[in-house]
Amino acid sequence: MANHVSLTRYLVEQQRVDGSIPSQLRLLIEVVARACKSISHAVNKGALGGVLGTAESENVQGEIQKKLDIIANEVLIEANEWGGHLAAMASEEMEDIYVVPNRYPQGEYLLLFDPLDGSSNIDVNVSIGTIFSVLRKPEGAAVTEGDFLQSGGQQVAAGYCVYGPQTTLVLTVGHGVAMFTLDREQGSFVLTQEHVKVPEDTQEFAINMSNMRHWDEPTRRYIDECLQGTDGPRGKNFNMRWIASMVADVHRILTRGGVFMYPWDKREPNKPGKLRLMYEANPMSWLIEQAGGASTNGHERILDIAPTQLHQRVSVVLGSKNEVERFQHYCAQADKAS
Ligand code: P6P
Repeated sequence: MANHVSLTRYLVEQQRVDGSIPSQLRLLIEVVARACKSISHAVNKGALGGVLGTAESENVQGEIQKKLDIIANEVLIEANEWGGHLAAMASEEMEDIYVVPNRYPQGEYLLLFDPLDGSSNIDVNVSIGTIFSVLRKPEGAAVTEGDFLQSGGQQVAAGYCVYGPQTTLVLTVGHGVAMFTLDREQGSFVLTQEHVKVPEDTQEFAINMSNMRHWDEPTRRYIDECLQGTDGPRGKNFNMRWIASMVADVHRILTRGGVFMYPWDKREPNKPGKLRLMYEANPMSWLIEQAGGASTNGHERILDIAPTQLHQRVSVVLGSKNEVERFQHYCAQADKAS
Protein backbone atom coordinates (compact mmCIF):
# COMPACT_ATOMS: atom_id res chain seq x y z
CA MET A 1 0.00 0.00 0.00
CA ALA A 2 1.47 3.35 -1.14
CA ASN A 3 1.41 5.25 2.15
CA HIS A 4 0.80 2.42 4.53
CA VAL A 5 0.52 3.29 8.22
CA SER A 6 2.20 0.86 10.59
CA LEU A 7 0.76 0.03 14.03
CA THR A 8 3.58 2.03 15.64
CA ARG A 9 2.86 5.13 13.54
CA TYR A 10 -0.88 4.82 14.23
CA LEU A 11 -0.28 4.65 17.99
CA VAL A 12 2.18 7.59 17.95
CA GLU A 13 -0.24 9.71 15.91
CA GLN A 14 -3.18 8.77 18.15
CA GLN A 15 -1.13 9.86 21.16
CA ARG A 16 -0.48 13.25 19.48
CA VAL A 17 -4.19 13.69 18.70
CA ASP A 18 -5.78 12.85 22.03
CA GLY A 19 -3.11 11.72 24.46
CA SER A 20 -5.02 8.46 24.88
CA ILE A 21 -1.96 6.26 24.52
CA PRO A 22 0.75 7.09 27.06
CA SER A 23 4.14 5.67 26.08
CA GLN A 24 3.90 2.74 28.52
CA LEU A 25 0.51 1.74 27.06
CA ARG A 26 1.89 2.12 23.53
CA LEU A 27 4.79 -0.15 24.47
CA LEU A 28 2.34 -2.70 25.95
CA ILE A 29 0.20 -2.76 22.80
CA GLU A 30 3.25 -3.13 20.54
CA VAL A 31 4.63 -5.98 22.68
CA VAL A 32 1.26 -7.78 22.57
CA ALA A 33 1.17 -7.28 18.78
CA ARG A 34 4.67 -8.77 18.44
CA ALA A 35 3.60 -11.74 20.60
CA CYS A 36 0.58 -12.24 18.31
CA LYS A 37 2.95 -12.31 15.31
CA SER A 38 4.87 -15.14 17.00
CA ILE A 39 1.66 -17.00 17.80
CA SER A 40 0.49 -16.55 14.19
CA HIS A 41 3.78 -18.05 13.01
CA ALA A 42 3.34 -21.08 15.30
CA VAL A 43 -0.32 -21.54 14.32
CA ASN A 44 0.51 -21.31 10.59
CA LYS A 45 3.04 -24.16 10.89
CA GLY A 46 0.25 -26.56 11.91
CA ALA A 47 1.21 -30.22 11.55
CA LEU A 48 4.64 -29.20 10.20
CA GLY A 49 5.45 -27.63 13.54
CA GLY A 50 4.32 -30.54 15.68
CA VAL A 51 1.99 -28.12 17.48
CA LEU A 52 -1.37 -29.76 16.80
CA GLY A 53 -3.25 -32.01 19.18
CA THR A 54 -3.71 -31.95 22.92
CA ALA A 55 -1.16 -31.36 25.65
CA GLU A 56 -2.61 -34.06 27.97
CA SER A 57 -3.32 -31.36 30.60
CA GLU A 58 -6.36 -29.35 31.74
CA ASN A 59 -6.74 -25.60 32.24
CA VAL A 60 -8.47 -23.86 35.11
CA GLN A 61 -11.77 -24.33 33.30
CA GLY A 62 -11.30 -28.09 33.33
CA GLU A 63 -10.84 -28.06 29.55
CA ILE A 64 -8.21 -30.24 27.85
CA GLN A 65 -5.45 -27.90 26.71
CA LYS A 66 -4.16 -27.95 23.16
CA LYS A 67 -0.41 -27.73 22.66
CA LEU A 68 -0.94 -24.35 20.99
CA ASP A 69 -2.95 -23.08 24.00
CA ILE A 70 0.15 -23.56 26.14
CA ILE A 71 2.56 -22.23 23.50
CA ALA A 72 0.46 -19.08 23.03
CA ASN A 73 0.22 -18.53 26.78
CA GLU A 74 4.00 -18.86 27.19
CA VAL A 75 4.67 -16.50 24.28
CA LEU A 76 2.49 -13.79 25.86
CA ILE A 77 4.02 -14.20 29.33
CA GLU A 78 7.62 -14.16 28.06
CA ALA A 79 7.01 -11.21 25.73
CA ASN A 80 5.40 -9.02 28.41
CA GLU A 81 7.10 -9.79 31.73
CA TRP A 82 10.38 -7.86 31.24
CA GLY A 83 9.19 -4.59 29.64
CA GLY A 84 8.36 -2.65 32.82
CA HIS A 85 4.87 -1.74 31.58
CA LEU A 86 2.96 -4.42 33.52
CA ALA A 87 2.40 -5.28 37.17
CA ALA A 88 0.75 -8.64 36.48
CA MET A 89 -1.08 -10.79 33.93
CA ALA A 90 -4.11 -13.09 34.00
CA SER A 91 -4.91 -15.80 31.48
CA GLU A 92 -7.66 -18.29 30.73
CA GLU A 93 -4.89 -20.92 30.86
CA MET A 94 -3.67 -20.06 34.38
CA GLU A 95 -5.64 -20.41 37.66
CA ASP A 96 -3.78 -17.62 39.44
CA ILE A 97 -2.50 -14.24 38.30
CA TYR A 98 1.11 -14.03 37.11
CA VAL A 99 2.90 -11.26 39.00
CA VAL A 100 5.87 -9.76 37.13
CA PRO A 101 8.99 -11.27 38.79
CA ASN A 102 11.06 -9.03 41.07
CA ARG A 103 14.01 -9.16 38.63
CA TYR A 104 11.99 -6.89 36.34
CA PRO A 105 10.49 -3.43 37.02
CA GLN A 106 6.74 -3.40 37.67
CA GLY A 107 4.49 -1.12 35.60
CA GLU A 108 1.07 0.47 36.02
CA TYR A 109 -0.99 -1.87 33.79
CA LEU A 110 -2.67 -5.24 34.14
CA LEU A 111 -2.95 -7.50 31.06
CA LEU A 112 -5.62 -10.19 30.73
CA PHE A 113 -5.87 -12.59 27.81
CA ASP A 114 -7.35 -15.67 26.30
CA PRO A 115 -4.15 -16.71 24.52
CA LEU A 116 -5.83 -18.88 21.90
CA ASP A 117 -9.61 -18.66 21.75
CA GLY A 118 -11.51 -21.26 19.72
CA SER A 119 -8.75 -23.80 20.14
CA SER A 120 -11.15 -26.66 19.32
CA ASN A 121 -10.75 -25.37 15.75
CA ILE A 122 -6.95 -25.61 15.67
CA ASP A 123 -6.74 -29.20 14.43
CA VAL A 124 -9.34 -28.61 11.69
CA ASN A 125 -7.66 -25.49 10.29
CA VAL A 126 -10.44 -23.03 11.14
CA SER A 127 -9.77 -19.43 12.30
CA ILE A 128 -8.77 -18.93 15.94
CA GLY A 129 -7.45 -15.93 17.83
CA THR A 130 -5.91 -14.18 20.82
CA ILE A 131 -8.12 -11.84 22.90
CA PHE A 132 -6.61 -9.24 25.26
CA SER A 133 -7.78 -6.61 27.72
CA VAL A 134 -5.78 -3.92 29.57
CA LEU A 135 -6.68 -2.37 32.93
CA ARG A 136 -4.84 0.10 35.13
CA LYS A 137 -3.37 -1.31 38.31
CA PRO A 138 -5.08 0.40 41.27
CA GLU A 139 -2.82 2.41 43.56
CA GLY A 140 -1.33 0.37 46.33
CA ALA A 141 1.54 -1.91 47.17
CA ALA A 142 1.63 -5.49 46.00
CA VAL A 143 -0.65 -6.39 43.12
CA THR A 144 -3.38 -8.93 43.98
CA GLU A 145 -6.07 -10.83 42.11
CA GLY A 146 -8.58 -8.34 43.51
CA ASP A 147 -6.88 -5.57 41.47
CA PHE A 148 -8.09 -7.33 38.32
CA LEU A 149 -11.75 -7.34 39.40
CA GLN A 150 -12.71 -4.14 37.58
CA SER A 151 -15.75 -3.72 35.34
CA GLY A 152 -15.22 -3.75 31.57
CA GLY A 153 -15.91 -0.03 31.53
CA GLN A 154 -12.51 0.48 33.20
CA GLN A 155 -10.50 -1.01 30.29
CA VAL A 156 -7.87 1.29 28.76
CA ALA A 157 -7.20 -0.92 25.73
CA ALA A 158 -8.77 -4.07 24.27
CA GLY A 159 -8.45 -6.12 21.14
CA TYR A 160 -7.89 -9.43 19.45
CA CYS A 161 -5.72 -10.96 16.77
CA VAL A 162 -7.52 -13.35 14.43
CA TYR A 163 -5.39 -16.07 12.77
CA GLY A 164 -7.35 -16.71 9.59
CA PRO A 165 -6.73 -16.25 5.85
CA GLN A 166 -5.14 -13.02 7.06
CA THR A 167 -3.65 -12.35 10.48
CA THR A 168 -5.49 -9.21 11.60
CA LEU A 169 -5.09 -7.23 14.82
CA VAL A 170 -8.22 -5.34 15.92
CA LEU A 171 -7.78 -2.67 18.61
CA THR A 172 -9.54 0.04 20.57
CA VAL A 173 -8.17 2.47 23.15
CA GLY A 174 -11.53 4.20 23.52
CA HIS A 175 -11.56 6.29 20.33
CA GLY A 176 -13.11 3.87 17.85
CA VAL A 177 -11.88 0.58 16.38
CA ALA A 178 -8.98 0.09 13.97
CA MET A 179 -7.86 -3.03 12.08
CA PHE A 180 -4.26 -3.89 11.15
CA THR A 181 -3.33 -6.65 8.72
CA LEU A 182 0.00 -8.48 9.13
CA ASP A 183 2.32 -7.82 6.19
CA ARG A 184 4.42 -10.97 6.37
CA GLU A 185 7.05 -9.62 3.98
CA GLN A 186 7.66 -6.54 6.16
CA GLY A 187 6.83 -8.41 9.38
CA SER A 188 4.64 -5.52 10.54
CA PHE A 189 0.95 -4.82 11.16
CA VAL A 190 -0.39 -2.28 8.63
CA LEU A 191 -3.51 -0.15 9.17
CA THR A 192 -6.17 -1.51 6.80
CA GLN A 193 -9.35 -0.06 8.35
CA GLU A 194 -10.21 2.57 10.98
CA HIS A 195 -13.45 4.02 12.34
CA VAL A 196 -15.00 0.51 12.07
CA LYS A 197 -18.81 0.60 12.30
CA VAL A 198 -21.24 -2.26 13.05
CA PRO A 199 -24.51 -1.79 11.07
CA GLU A 200 -27.37 -1.24 13.53
CA ASP A 201 -29.55 -3.82 11.72
CA THR A 202 -28.70 -7.27 10.40
CA GLN A 203 -30.10 -10.43 8.84
CA GLU A 204 -27.46 -12.76 10.27
CA PHE A 205 -27.33 -14.43 13.68
CA ALA A 206 -24.65 -16.61 15.28
CA ILE A 207 -25.63 -19.20 17.90
CA ASN A 208 -24.97 -22.91 18.51
CA MET A 209 -28.36 -24.26 17.40
CA SER A 210 -27.66 -27.71 18.90
CA ASN A 211 -28.41 -26.19 22.32
CA MET A 212 -31.93 -25.08 21.30
CA ARG A 213 -33.80 -27.44 23.64
CA HIS A 214 -31.87 -25.95 26.59
CA TRP A 215 -32.60 -22.27 25.87
CA ASP A 216 -34.78 -20.00 28.00
CA GLU A 217 -37.84 -18.25 26.57
CA PRO A 218 -36.27 -14.94 25.36
CA THR A 219 -33.58 -16.79 23.35
CA ARG A 220 -36.08 -19.27 21.93
CA ARG A 221 -38.47 -16.42 20.98
CA TYR A 222 -35.73 -14.33 19.33
CA ILE A 223 -34.38 -17.24 17.24
CA ASP A 224 -37.84 -18.62 16.37
CA GLU A 225 -38.82 -15.21 14.96
CA CYS A 226 -35.61 -15.05 12.91
CA LEU A 227 -36.31 -18.56 11.55
CA GLN A 228 -39.87 -17.59 10.53
CA GLY A 229 -38.32 -15.10 8.10
CA THR A 230 -40.66 -13.12 5.84
CA ASP A 231 -43.63 -15.22 7.09
CA GLY A 232 -43.08 -14.13 10.69
CA PRO A 233 -43.05 -10.93 12.79
CA ARG A 234 -39.62 -9.89 11.57
CA GLY A 235 -40.80 -9.67 7.95
CA LYS A 236 -37.32 -10.56 6.65
CA ASN A 237 -35.24 -13.70 6.21
CA PHE A 238 -32.18 -14.40 8.35
CA ASN A 239 -28.95 -16.27 7.66
CA MET A 240 -26.99 -18.20 10.30
CA ARG A 241 -23.27 -18.56 10.95
CA TRP A 242 -21.54 -20.40 13.86
CA ILE A 243 -17.75 -20.80 13.66
CA ALA A 244 -17.37 -21.89 17.32
CA SER A 245 -14.55 -19.38 17.55
CA MET A 246 -15.70 -16.14 19.20
CA VAL A 247 -12.85 -14.17 17.62
CA ALA A 248 -13.90 -15.23 14.10
CA ASP A 249 -17.62 -14.64 14.74
CA VAL A 250 -16.97 -11.21 16.28
CA HIS A 251 -14.63 -10.29 13.40
CA ARG A 252 -17.40 -11.06 10.92
CA ILE A 253 -19.84 -8.92 12.93
CA LEU A 254 -17.39 -5.99 13.12
CA THR A 255 -16.91 -6.35 9.36
CA ARG A 256 -20.53 -6.75 8.16
CA GLY A 257 -22.87 -6.73 11.17
CA GLY A 258 -24.76 -9.56 12.86
CA VAL A 259 -25.63 -10.75 16.34
CA PHE A 260 -23.57 -13.25 18.37
CA MET A 261 -25.31 -15.21 21.12
CA TYR A 262 -23.95 -17.48 23.82
CA PRO A 263 -26.86 -17.22 26.30
CA TRP A 264 -27.50 -18.93 29.61
CA ASP A 265 -29.09 -22.34 29.15
CA LYS A 266 -30.51 -25.14 31.27
CA ARG A 267 -27.60 -27.57 30.86
CA GLU A 268 -25.78 -26.10 33.87
CA PRO A 269 -28.33 -23.72 35.48
CA ASN A 270 -25.84 -22.48 38.09
CA LYS A 271 -23.46 -21.27 35.37
CA PRO A 272 -24.45 -17.81 34.00
CA GLY A 273 -23.04 -18.78 30.59
CA LYS A 274 -20.04 -20.39 28.89
CA LEU A 275 -17.89 -17.40 27.99
CA ARG A 276 -15.55 -15.69 30.46
CA LEU A 277 -16.25 -12.12 31.48
CA MET A 278 -12.78 -10.69 32.10
CA TYR A 279 -10.84 -11.82 29.01
CA GLU A 280 -13.50 -12.69 26.43
CA ALA A 281 -16.78 -10.81 26.98
CA ASN A 282 -15.33 -7.52 28.29
CA PRO A 283 -12.75 -6.87 25.54
CA MET A 284 -15.13 -8.01 22.78
CA SER A 285 -17.98 -5.92 24.24
CA TRP A 286 -15.83 -2.77 24.33
CA LEU A 287 -14.78 -3.28 20.71
CA ILE A 288 -18.41 -3.80 19.65
CA GLU A 289 -19.63 -0.71 21.58
CA GLN A 290 -16.75 1.40 20.21
CA ALA A 291 -17.96 0.37 16.73
CA GLY A 292 -21.54 1.45 17.48
CA GLY A 293 -22.92 -1.94 18.51
CA ALA A 294 -24.27 -3.18 21.85
CA SER A 295 -23.48 -6.03 24.25
CA THR A 296 -25.62 -7.45 27.05
CA ASN A 297 -26.04 -10.45 29.31
CA GLY A 298 -29.79 -10.03 28.75
CA HIS A 299 -30.32 -7.86 31.80
CA GLU A 300 -27.46 -5.36 31.88
CA ARG A 301 -24.65 -3.99 29.76
CA ILE A 302 -21.71 -6.41 29.88
CA LEU A 303 -19.31 -3.52 30.54
CA ASP A 304 -21.28 -2.56 33.68
CA ILE A 305 -20.98 -5.99 35.34
CA ALA A 306 -18.99 -5.80 38.59
CA PRO A 307 -16.76 -8.91 38.57
CA THR A 308 -16.44 -11.08 41.66
CA GLN A 309 -14.13 -13.80 40.31
CA LEU A 310 -11.25 -13.72 37.84
CA HIS A 311 -12.57 -16.59 35.73
CA GLN A 312 -16.28 -15.95 36.10
CA ARG A 313 -18.55 -16.74 33.18
CA VAL A 314 -21.30 -14.67 31.63
CA SER A 315 -24.16 -14.90 29.15
CA VAL A 316 -23.32 -12.84 26.03
CA VAL A 317 -25.46 -11.32 23.27
CA LEU A 318 -23.57 -8.73 21.22
CA GLY A 319 -23.49 -7.07 17.81
CA SER A 320 -25.91 -4.97 15.77
CA LYS A 321 -27.52 -2.51 18.20
CA ASN A 322 -31.17 -2.91 17.18
CA GLU A 323 -31.02 -6.71 17.44
CA VAL A 324 -29.33 -6.67 20.85
CA GLU A 325 -31.91 -4.17 22.12
CA ARG A 326 -34.72 -6.36 20.78
CA PHE A 327 -33.30 -9.34 22.72
CA GLN A 328 -32.99 -7.21 25.89
CA HIS A 329 -36.66 -6.23 25.47
CA TYR A 330 -37.66 -9.90 25.25
CA CYS A 331 -35.69 -10.59 28.45
CA ALA A 332 -37.42 -7.69 30.25
CA GLN A 333 -40.85 -8.97 29.14
CA ALA A 334 -39.99 -12.48 30.35
CA ASP A 335 -38.84 -11.08 33.72
CA LYS A 336 -42.12 -9.16 34.11
CA ALA A 337 -44.15 -12.26 33.25
CA SER A 338 -42.29 -14.42 35.79
P1 P6P B 1 -19.51 -24.33 21.51
C1 P6P B 1 -14.40 -21.49 22.08
O1 P6P B 1 -14.21 -22.66 22.87
C2 P6P B 1 -15.44 -20.63 22.77
O2 P6P B 1 -14.98 -20.26 24.03
C3 P6P B 1 -15.76 -19.43 21.91
O3 P6P B 1 -14.68 -18.98 21.17
C4 P6P B 1 -16.88 -19.94 21.02
O4 P6P B 1 -17.76 -18.92 20.59
C5 P6P B 1 -17.61 -20.94 21.91
O5 P6P B 1 -16.66 -21.36 22.91
C6 P6P B 1 -18.07 -22.17 21.14
O6 P6P B 1 -18.80 -22.98 22.05
O7 P6P B 1 -20.33 -24.77 22.71
O8 P6P B 1 -20.35 -23.96 20.33
O9 P6P B 1 -18.37 -25.26 21.16
